[in-house]
Amino acid sequence: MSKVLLTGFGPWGSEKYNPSAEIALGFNNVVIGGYRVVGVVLPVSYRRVISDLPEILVKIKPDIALHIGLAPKSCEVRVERVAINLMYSEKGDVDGFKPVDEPIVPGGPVAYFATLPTRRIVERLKEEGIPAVLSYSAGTFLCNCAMYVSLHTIAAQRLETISGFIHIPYIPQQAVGKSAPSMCLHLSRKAVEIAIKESIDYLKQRESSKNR
Ligand code: PCA
Repeated sequence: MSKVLLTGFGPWGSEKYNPSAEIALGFNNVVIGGYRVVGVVLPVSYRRVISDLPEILVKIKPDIALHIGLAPKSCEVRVERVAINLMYSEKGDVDGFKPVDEPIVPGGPVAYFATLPTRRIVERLKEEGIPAVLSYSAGTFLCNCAMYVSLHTIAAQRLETISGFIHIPYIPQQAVGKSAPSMCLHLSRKAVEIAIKESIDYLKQRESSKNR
């Protein structure tokens, strides 16, 4: 059966709850459009994402890899277009690692574009009434790192997987007292499901045009 790898992230620093983990686990084993979702939670650790994510991808060999994470202070769903080969974090990851402008993969390409149908996903989300935007920077922390590692592994291992990253906002409970925007978990979950469905449609269309 065709597979979707859906990764979320655990908590880090002052962010004690990460809605992306709940969404990833909630979709584990769910079948969407004939594709089985494998939901995995990644630790907010540069070292462990760099070592573990390639193994997960090579083992599962998903048709689609959708990585999701929390973007505190974001007021909409952000569909990431590009991942850069750079790590920078002032406060550090859960292992206390605070890289200053180090490459994720020494000697690797400067950047990778997402291979998911990002613009289509954004348009579809907006049609469904979900605030969404195409984003041209996933930052320099773990979300950018996971996206880069995923796309780099796919290129290096010549996997056929299409891959990309989506940032979701805080859920309302996290925004209390912070004057920060939020989106209810239900809507963020729906956004993730729409992104998966659009990606499946894109693959099916690509397949049928090849056979023509
Ligand atoms: N968001 C962080 C890392 C983990 C997460 O969910 C980021 O945007 O890099």
